[in-house]
Amino acid sequence: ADDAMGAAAESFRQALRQARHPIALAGAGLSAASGIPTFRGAGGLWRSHDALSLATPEAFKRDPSKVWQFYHYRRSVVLAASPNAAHTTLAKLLIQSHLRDQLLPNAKSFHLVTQNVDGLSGRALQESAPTEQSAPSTSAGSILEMHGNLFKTICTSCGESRIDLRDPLCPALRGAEDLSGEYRVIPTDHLPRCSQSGCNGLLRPGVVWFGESIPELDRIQSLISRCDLILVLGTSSTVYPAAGFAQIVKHSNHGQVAVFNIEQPSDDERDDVDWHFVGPVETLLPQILS
Ligand code: BJW
Ligand code: ZN
Repeated sequence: ADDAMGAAAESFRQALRQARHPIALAGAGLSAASGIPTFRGAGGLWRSHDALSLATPEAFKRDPSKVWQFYHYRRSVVLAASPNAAHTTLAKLLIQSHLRDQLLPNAKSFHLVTQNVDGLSGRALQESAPTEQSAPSTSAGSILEMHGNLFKTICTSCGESRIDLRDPLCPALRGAEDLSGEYRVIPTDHLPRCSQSGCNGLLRPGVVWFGESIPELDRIQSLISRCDLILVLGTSSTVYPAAGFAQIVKHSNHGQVAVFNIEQPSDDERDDVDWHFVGPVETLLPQILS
């Protein structure tokens, strides 16, 4: 089995070295080893609510207090977490590094498109490339957070969006991360409010909920449309449009697909996948790539 894996790893590295526009597409499995729960696995519950039932515009309209406490909790989990070896390996491929020269010598670009809202890939990048010059946000490489970011807020009145790392975001949320405490009902005026002069609108988390459009979709689709090798990392590939990207690369672009997941592929998935590496992405990526 080790030899088979070694051969697959070698043929995958060879494909990487030939790729001109590779893309990594990440999902919650990328951050699992950092202690961030996935959505469809164990741990995707908050106070007995299915995380996915809270990630909707309807839930926020119905009960903004509950939804804000859920997001406050998740922000506090992420603030206490650190990037793992998979984030760090990807960061090294995004910057001008020995690893990039070695593994992506023909790449005109390399982008990380992540569905994750935890910002851990960005933190890994900052840790690898603390100076502006080496941090990529260019046509040659960048991180695109397609489902937004937990630390972004958007005003539901004036539309202003900003990054706000304060914890808690407002006094009423202080301590709400402690799930052993009683669940509280917070009046809407005490939830995070807009600080633009004269606005005071209700803020919402700067993430993309079901049924909402993806702000950077045009840019992402244009990157996918020229992609010749996609690395699908730790995602259940159940949420569109991200779930369709590998098929576009495979069937429209005649490119190649490499999947890294702890789960075995299903029978119909297998047909579209050139390499399937089964195991934890935080072990596989460093092992196969460095
Ligand atoms: C490991 C591991 C380890 C664990 N190592 N692996 C076409 C067809 C049908 C429906 C639609 C369609 N187009 C659009 C839709 C509607 C909808 C949709 O896709 N619904 C499906 C459920 C069918 N999509 C949308 O609404 C999107 N908007 C849109 O398309 O707008 C236009 C439009 C609207 C309506 C109709 C048509 C068009 C927006 C989607 C927004 C998703 N938002 C969320 C919440 C974000 C905020 C938050 O975090 O709170 O994004 S939902 C949630 O799922 C989150 C994730 O980013 C996303 C994907 O989940 P992910 O990352 O794959 O996590 P898991 O838990 O599912 O999987 C983890 C995987 O890791 C597993 O496979 C494990 O095995 C693995 N793993 N540990 C390696 N260590
Ligand atoms: Zn406002």
